[in-house]
Amino acid sequence: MPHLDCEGLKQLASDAASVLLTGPSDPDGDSFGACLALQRALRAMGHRRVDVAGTPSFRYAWMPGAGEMIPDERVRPGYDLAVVLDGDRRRLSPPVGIAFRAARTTAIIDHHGTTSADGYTLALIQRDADSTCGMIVELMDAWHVPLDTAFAELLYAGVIFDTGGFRYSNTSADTHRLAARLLDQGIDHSAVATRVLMERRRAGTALKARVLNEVTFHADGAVIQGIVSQALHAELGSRPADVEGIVESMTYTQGVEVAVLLVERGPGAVKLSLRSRGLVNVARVAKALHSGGGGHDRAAGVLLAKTLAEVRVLLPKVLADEVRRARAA
Ligand SMILES: [Mn+2]
Repeated sequence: MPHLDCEGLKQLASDAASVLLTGPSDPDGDSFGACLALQRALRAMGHRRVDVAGTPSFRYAWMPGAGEMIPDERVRPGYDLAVVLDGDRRRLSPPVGIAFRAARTTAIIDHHGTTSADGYTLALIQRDADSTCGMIVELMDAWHVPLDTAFAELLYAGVIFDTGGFRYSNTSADTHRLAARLLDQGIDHSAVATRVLMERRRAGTALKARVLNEVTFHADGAVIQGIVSQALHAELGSRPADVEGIVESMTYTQGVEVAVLLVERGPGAVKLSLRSRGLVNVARVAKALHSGGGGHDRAAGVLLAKTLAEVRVLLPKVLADEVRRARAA
């Protein structure tokens, strides 16, 4: 793996009286774990003002430090250093984006294939890292910040989220070696996995059942599409956080190469969650649909300024073409 500029980030942080840490606008277990672990590490090194932006859903509210997070809409400009983790500056929510651009210095710590190093004071990008949390451990080791139970819980959450509980292709022997170090801290790993990967709210279980029951197949079953409309959320009492995990269940239907979940965010705003079994690079597909899209080869996302009615017709065609092209290549 390319060596991270751990000293560079340490220097940038020590030159800053105030630090803002943030994930992308749709943070996941890796984003929350990485932000809260880096906050804890910087505090362990004596930094007094380190804020983390975001609102943890029921899935992440248990995390050490989650209760202190600042909701995006309450984040104000004026930081000396702003760091985006597990995403990039184009994927920030509007108020956090304003504070980020206003910061005296900026940095990125990320492992997404579509992330660019341009536009930051310092870029720590490791495209072959299994998780951003794994990169935080590398920083902590370089900074001589020792692990403890709270660190281990945060970092384990990120590792299992991004590897699907050690099942995805990004899982390596190093992933398991890191997991062993974290378990050596005495964490209740089963409780972390239950909260982060398995447990749903009752409305979330109902939502998953409804979406899976109404999926459509395209391209002879190679493409599967599911839809979460705002009307469905209203009917079931479900929320955006209840959507997590549904697209993964769709992906592992026999014959499926690509899965897409359409999530209506408002009139004329649809978020796509794309998953691939390996044939199609969905990060490239997401980026081609809109410059703000991207992610990993097998897991990507993009927000489209289109109606649900438009997207539900468009996407099966786009993905069927991608499958055909990939099979012909
Ligand atoms: Mn990640």
